[in-house]
Amino acid sequence: MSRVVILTGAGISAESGLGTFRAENGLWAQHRVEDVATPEGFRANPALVHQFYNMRRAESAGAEPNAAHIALARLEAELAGGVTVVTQNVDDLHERGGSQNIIHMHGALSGSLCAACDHRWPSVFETSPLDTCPSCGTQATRPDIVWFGEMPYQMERIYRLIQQAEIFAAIGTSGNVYPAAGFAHEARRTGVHTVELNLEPSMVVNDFTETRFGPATQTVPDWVEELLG
Ligand code: BJW
Repeated sequence: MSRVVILTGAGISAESGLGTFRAENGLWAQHRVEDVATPEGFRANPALVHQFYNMRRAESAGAEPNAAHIALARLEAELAGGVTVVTQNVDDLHERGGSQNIIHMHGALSGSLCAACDHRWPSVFETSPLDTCPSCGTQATRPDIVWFGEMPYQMERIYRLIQQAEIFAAIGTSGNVYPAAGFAHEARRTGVHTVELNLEPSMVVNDFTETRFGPATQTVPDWVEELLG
């Protein structure tokens, strides 16, 4: 049974140099969300969407896990009872930081998905609308990323883990996007201790019993140290 469930968002990778979404100069200030993060945007201009995720893949490959990713891997290795990281991030910095028990609820830059037959396979570094699906042969390759209006991955498993947890923590996420933004409410409803670690209060800060504000590279290692202490 996993006793600590940790939801992470773009803020945990910010100090690795990856942009968040809703900051003043964030990803959504540079790209219209409707154009690059919806199935309709992909149908209208697949080349733009491939270009956007090729850029994200390159940025992610050039980034290194920071002290917060590494602290969560240490927590998983040393805490009896189990730790699951549920990440909304599509980068692989948790994996490279050493975490093993990870759920990518919004998909991953490392995956491709066929929009015609739903086949999934490991992505090449640069994708294009001309790429064909290795299963059905259709030119319908898209990134295996969960866009607005699509169902995030492994939802039943995530809710089960939250309900069985002792602690639910959210790190570096603004609480703007559901269903992830509703996890703390669900945890609190079932008697789980909830803690928010963020640069500033999220939209759902009232669902947390404990809050710790500051950069993730400071708050997360401190919190992990206390849990293991
Ligand atoms: C630091 C820091 C540092 C900075 N240290 N911290 C009305 C009500 C409720 C729900 C809906 C509604 N209308 C529509 C919906 C549903 C919709 C939704 O939530 N919309 C909202 C905008 C209202 N959700 C969906 O569509 C989801 N699917 C769904 O609901 O399925 C059910 C369903 C399906 C079909 C039919 C019927 C039902 C899917 C959501 C998919 C989200 N996808 C994205 C993009 C793809 C991934 C990618 O390209 O990378 O995922 S959107 C984007 O937002 C991305 C992120 O994972 C997600 C969350 O963002 P995150 O991580 O919180 O980043 P930011 O930038 O918002 O925040 C960063 C935080 O870090 C801030 O708090 C900073 O302070 C902090 N920070 N530096 C610590 N150093």
